[in-house]
Amino acid sequence: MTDEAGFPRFHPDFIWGVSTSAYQIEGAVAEAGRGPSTWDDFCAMPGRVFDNQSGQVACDHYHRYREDLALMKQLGLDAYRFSFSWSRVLPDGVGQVNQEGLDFYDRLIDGLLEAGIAPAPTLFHWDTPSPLEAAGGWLNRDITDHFAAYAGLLAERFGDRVKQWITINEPVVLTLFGYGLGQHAPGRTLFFEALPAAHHQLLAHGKAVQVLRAAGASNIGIANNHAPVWSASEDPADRMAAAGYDALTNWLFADPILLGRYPNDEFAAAMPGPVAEDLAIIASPIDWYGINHYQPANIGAPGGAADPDASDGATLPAGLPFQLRAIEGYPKTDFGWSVVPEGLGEILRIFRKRYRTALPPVYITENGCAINDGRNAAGLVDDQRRVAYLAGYTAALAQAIDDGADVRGYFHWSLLDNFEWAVGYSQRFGLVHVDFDTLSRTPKASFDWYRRLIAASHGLPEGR
Ligand code: PNW
Repeated sequence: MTDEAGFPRFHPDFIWGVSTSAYQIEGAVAEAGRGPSTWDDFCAMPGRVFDNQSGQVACDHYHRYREDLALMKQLGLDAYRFSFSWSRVLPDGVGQVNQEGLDFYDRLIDGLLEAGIAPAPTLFHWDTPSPLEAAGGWLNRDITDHFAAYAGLLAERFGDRVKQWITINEPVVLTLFGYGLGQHAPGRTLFFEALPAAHHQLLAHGKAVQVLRAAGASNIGIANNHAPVWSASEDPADRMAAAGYDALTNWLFADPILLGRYPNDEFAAAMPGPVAEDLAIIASPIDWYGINHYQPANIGAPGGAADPDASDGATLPAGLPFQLRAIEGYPKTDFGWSVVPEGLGEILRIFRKRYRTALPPVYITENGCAINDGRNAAGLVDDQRRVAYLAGYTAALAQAIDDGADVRGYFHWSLLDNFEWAVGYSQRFGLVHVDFDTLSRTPKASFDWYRRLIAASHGLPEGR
């Protein structure tokens, strides 16, 4: 269902937001007492990141946040999802607090509230403080207590103004890309030996939920990456590979939180520590569940023709029990990811069916596309493919809600073109174009489309 202007219809209370993360936008990595993180270290290793780029300057959001707040206000956002840099707040990850780091987030949060935008911070978006990584990082159980202490510090400092909390972003990606395959920081290639990093992130999430709750927070969730997994064919070998991939990437990270168990005994057996007791903590009740969704995964048994665009632009190593296959018949973003709006409805249906009453309300905490259009002769960025992407995915979301999904909000990834991890600045996910030479910001055509969608959804005149 659409309104007269062609925008999909949403409840007026539906929350519209954008998402970013600290390392991808802040820059100022060695300023105001910030300590180093694994991403600083990873970027310093030659050949790891596209063109040896780094987040040293990124969007310089640390200094330009007022300009970025003005852009958010112009969009008419209800909420802004950003992440705290752990090493800006606690340079060693534990112990000594960096007041200047906390002061920055004070200014940001106060600026958001002045603009009428609700802050929705993520406590951890992959940038582990280097000293903690030196001690084993997410393979060392101690980090779960350090994370809980960090959560307590943030709750105490910001709990009077922050009303929605996100513990961890996509533990699946840090586990598999960071510890399993080495494509992200910290660059380890442990393959399935990386699984303890998943358990410790889940446990850290559970401990943080308890700490935040004890500090009075009442709107706590997590942002997990989820996608429908398609079997490349009806062949039993493909179906088995797809089921394994589904368990590894979806249910390993959702079942412990929502059901208090691992999806199978093999996973449970691979985890360190008193797993049954840990699961009771991991399953601490949350108030909502965040789904980051980009594209379905089409999975076959090893030995077929692998998707040349798969996995962050890099090929998966041989020897894995599954293979990513190309998705035919859909457009692709400039990053090679498939544009399949109905995939969003599909993953929401899969969640409702799997978890039923155990599923709390859902937020889409990320969804977006890399479309690399630059400024044209008139100085405008006419990113019509992102407009089409947004129109398609928001229509699919409206349909899913009509079909009964309890989705309370949507956060677009991302506000700004930013440091896209292993591919550096080569892929642009922003509603706002950033010139990485001058750092000047130019709202794109999609920015205006999203602004009008939000206004229409709140029943406001277009020109707000
Ligand atoms: C997410 N995959 O990462 C992250 O949360 C963001 O920081 C990132 O910029 C954004 O999506 C775009 O990449 C993902 O391979 C990385 O399926 C990889 C995948 C999904 C999400």
